[in-house]
Amino acid sequence: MPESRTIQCDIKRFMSHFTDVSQIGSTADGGVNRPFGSEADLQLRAWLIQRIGDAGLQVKVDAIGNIWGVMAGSDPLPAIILGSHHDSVPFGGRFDGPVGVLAALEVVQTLQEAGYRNRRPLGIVSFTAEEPNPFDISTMGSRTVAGRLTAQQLLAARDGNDRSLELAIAQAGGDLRKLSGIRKTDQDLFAFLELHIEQGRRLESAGVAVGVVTGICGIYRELVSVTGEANHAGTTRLTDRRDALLAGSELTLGVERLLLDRLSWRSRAANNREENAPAAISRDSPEEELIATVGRFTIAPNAPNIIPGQCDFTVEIRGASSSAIHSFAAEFGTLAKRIGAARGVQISRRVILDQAPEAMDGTVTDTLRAAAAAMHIPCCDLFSMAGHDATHIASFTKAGMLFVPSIGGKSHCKEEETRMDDIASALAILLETTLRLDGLDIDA
Ligand code: HGY
Ligand code: MN
Ligand code: MN
Repeated sequence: MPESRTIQCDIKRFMSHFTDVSQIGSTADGGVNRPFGSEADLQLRAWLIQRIGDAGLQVKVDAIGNIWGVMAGSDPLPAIILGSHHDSVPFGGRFDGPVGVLAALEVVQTLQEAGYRNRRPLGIVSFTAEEPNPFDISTMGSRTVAGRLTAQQLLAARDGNDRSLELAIAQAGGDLRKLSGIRKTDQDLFAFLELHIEQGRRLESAGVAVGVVTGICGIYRELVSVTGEANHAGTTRLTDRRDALLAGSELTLGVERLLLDRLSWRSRAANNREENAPAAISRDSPEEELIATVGRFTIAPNAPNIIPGQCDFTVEIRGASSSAIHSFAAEFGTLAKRIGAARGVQISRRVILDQAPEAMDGTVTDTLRAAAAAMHIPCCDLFSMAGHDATHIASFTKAGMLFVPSIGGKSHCKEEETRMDDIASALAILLETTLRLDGLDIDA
């Protein structure tokens, strides 16, 4: 591994940590099931607290359950923090989240052991509940730190079994009654660095080991609730039915239709080189894509001889601009009204997330690129269509992300995989970037 400095991360130690962590919440098929609040989440928290302490860092669990480990600096300056999250989607993969947390640990521990005299406090964080969870609040830890979630919202949150978030956070070591003072500013954090798997296949296709993230997509989520009428599956005539499942299914296919219509318009615009096509919509700008997904879908009563009376599902929309996301949501709303009227069902919609896209900081991205160049590690820029904790940290201080390739572009599934060589390259860049940022003589 090329390295411009004498201090080097230990990829073998990283791998050993990664093997340990992958076993916590592991599934028989090679994935992990470690959603926020699960037994595995709690076990991994204990593992991290132990390991961070062993590395000689000062450990702190804040009121929302974020786990911090910091080594003091020589100067009274805002800190440099590296990290990510340790929870997983239900039945997800081993790499999404822990790679960034363990890389942070490796970089900071390496500097600590080398006797590096950091000017700024250097530390790591593992954020609480980055992924969607039964409380329907994702990126919970980073959003709270950024002041984007209120105590009132958090205290009101309950899961489908009426369990309070307050209890789940207490089990994770936090305390929702002590949120005052949790909010951080650029006076606390000078810079935040997050290493993450790409979760797509652009880096693999480009044949480069790392990607410097230029920005993170906006994410919008709503809960759609369709209320029809449960009735006998044999005796109710077709014309008398108010089938919530059929309305929900038509809406789900409608989401795909709206996307396909956009796609064909875009291809036509690109093929015809239409001069009037908006500049933002171009085949060469994948970051300008907009995507939508129905990812959770339930019906009730869910019995073979009852017409479904209730159907609830989520619609998630992602894109590089809030206006494109909102215009797609409006198109979906029009469709919902039409289908509701045609099928005689009630459709209600509730927005549960409306997160704007966020650009990464220029100083941090320039430093990441310069560090990669200094070590002759091929890298390229890319925009993230996955959401990350760095989005929220970027709202109040300098944030940057580094991506490593996902083999076959697989993520949020057990097949998630990244080559350790690529992670070793990323560790070297992160370490070099941390040193360069620590040496910068600029204020937050
Ligand atoms: O949903 C996301 O994009 C992220 O992986 N949490
Ligand atoms: Mn994820
Ligand atoms: Mn993640």
